[in-house]
Amino acid sequence: MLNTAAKPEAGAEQELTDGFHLIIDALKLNGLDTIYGVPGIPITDFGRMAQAAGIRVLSFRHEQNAGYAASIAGFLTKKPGVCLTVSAPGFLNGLNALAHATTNCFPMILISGSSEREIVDLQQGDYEEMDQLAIAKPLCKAAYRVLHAQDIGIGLARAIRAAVSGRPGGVYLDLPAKLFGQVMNADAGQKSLVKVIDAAPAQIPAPASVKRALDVLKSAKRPLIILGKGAAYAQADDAIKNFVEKSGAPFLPMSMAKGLLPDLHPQCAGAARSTVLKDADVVMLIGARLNWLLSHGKGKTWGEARKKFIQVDIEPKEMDSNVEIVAPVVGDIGSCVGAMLDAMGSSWSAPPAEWLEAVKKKRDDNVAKMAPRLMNNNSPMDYHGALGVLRTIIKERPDAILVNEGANTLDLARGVIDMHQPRKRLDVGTWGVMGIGMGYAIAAAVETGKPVLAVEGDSAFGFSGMEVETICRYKLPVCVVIFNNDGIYRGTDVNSAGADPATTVFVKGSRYDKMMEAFGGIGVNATSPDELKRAVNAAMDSGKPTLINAVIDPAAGSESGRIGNLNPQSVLKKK
Ligand SMILES: Cc1ncc(C[n+]2csc(CCOP(=O)(O)OP(=O)(O)O)c2C)c(N)n1
Ligand SMILES: [Mg+2]
Repeated sequence: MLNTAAKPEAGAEQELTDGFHLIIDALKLNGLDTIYGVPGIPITDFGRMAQAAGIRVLSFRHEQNAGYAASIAGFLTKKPGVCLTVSAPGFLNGLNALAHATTNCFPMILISGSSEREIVDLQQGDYEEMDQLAIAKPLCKAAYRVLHAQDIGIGLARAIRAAVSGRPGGVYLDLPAKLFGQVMNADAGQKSLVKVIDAAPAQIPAPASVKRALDVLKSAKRPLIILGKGAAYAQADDAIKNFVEKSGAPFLPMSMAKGLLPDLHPQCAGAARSTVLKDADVVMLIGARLNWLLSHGKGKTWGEARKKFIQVDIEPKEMDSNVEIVAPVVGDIGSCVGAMLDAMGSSWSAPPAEWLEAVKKKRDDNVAKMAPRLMNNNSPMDYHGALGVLRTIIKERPDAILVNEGANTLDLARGVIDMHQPRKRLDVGTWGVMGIGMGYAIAAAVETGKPVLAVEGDSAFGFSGMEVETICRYKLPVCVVIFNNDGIYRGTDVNSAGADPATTVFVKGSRYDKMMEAFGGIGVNATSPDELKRAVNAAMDSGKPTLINAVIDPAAGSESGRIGNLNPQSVLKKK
């Protein structure tokens, strides 16, 4: 399969290899055994050869979805997820996911073919001409280009290490078309490969920082621990559970940290979120950032009382990003939590009973208030009726993976559906981005072999909907439930100024289930919680690709779900 562009010299009997094979060998040597991508010039043959060499190469319908798949594969496995794209437009389609991976601290490598350097750099108008390295750089953690076959080994090693070490993120690896066909001596080629040793070395926290953090925590009258998706990523589940339990403090999981300790754990304060954020006097953040999702650690959400923040994070720059951190603990989450657990000793006293009881009461009251709403069997469904059913299904199938996006569909599902195991809830993440759905669902099924339930707003689903063909093609155990309320937030808006539909509404009564049938999957139209329950259970039992069109009352949702307050207001809007 040697490229003929560089023919071996006549009579030379040496064994040769080339760029194609060296990239494949380098990936395999480092245990990168799955690629998510879209074929085309100059990487079509590379994909074929990688598949023939035993790498799983999953072809998508759009690079953005392949990129999201790679990003979440990174989160789930702690190995960089690999996305493979063609030059210029394919690269740009994948770039969104690379930036997303970086923002969310997921390790990912976007490998993109690119056009001829000589022509690109002189801007002479090559096929898919673009200076991809320059464009990728500001959007990822590191970006490299390999020009010579003998540098493929070191190039991939750098990419892997950059993606997973320290705070993980996205890495761009630029492979110009000419590189694939470059020939070199096979022996020298093998020797040029690098197996990355200890790609994400433990980062041990300073003992003094551990002591300081525990002293502050011990002094608390109303302590709170917040677990972020960094804590979920760390795969230090036992240490985290032991630490939280030993501390006795209420804990609040951020969205993708749900299930690290079960949501039904007696210390879980998820259902008393606003109370604990307001009233806590000491807050320990573990792998969680004080970004917009936590109102930057200040303002109304956090109440009047002065708070002390302890922060455990691998990134030193995270400290004091929004408010003063009185006890920074810098290191990888597993090492930090392990060190704190050791230093707690055997006589750690529980927080004051008054605080624990106040949190418990608030939580129990809120849960009781919600309960009847989750049991309604209205048709068309409202969000609560539909989610009540899905909550029970996830309770009965705790190892299933829940993918979730939308506005109301996201915010309400996050609150209603309890998670019972770590890393089972995958959602829009730091940016609140729409479009992760089918890419995440595919990678979750591929990487874990577990059944996947994707709960999707009808708008959210549209961003990646064509990948239902991919789900059917690879026969993945994915059940997609579309909360079809005829639009974005609601299906009831009208345009008062003309014939065009309002900007937030879609075709009324759409039947997304028919899309799945078009590709040989199972489609179901569900109009009541009972029907929804039957259909989801059947899908989860069979493992067959299924799409359920769940008919939701178009008037049930609210603007922007739970974050409507972020919309700018026009004072001139309604005169
Ligand atoms: C990439 C991207 N584009 C646009 C948005 C803005 N946006 C936020 S939620 C949403 C869709 C909400 O509608 P749907 O998914 O149907 O959920 P619903 O509230 O109707 O349940 C959109 C378009 C976004 N978050 N990300
Ligand atoms: Mg909708």
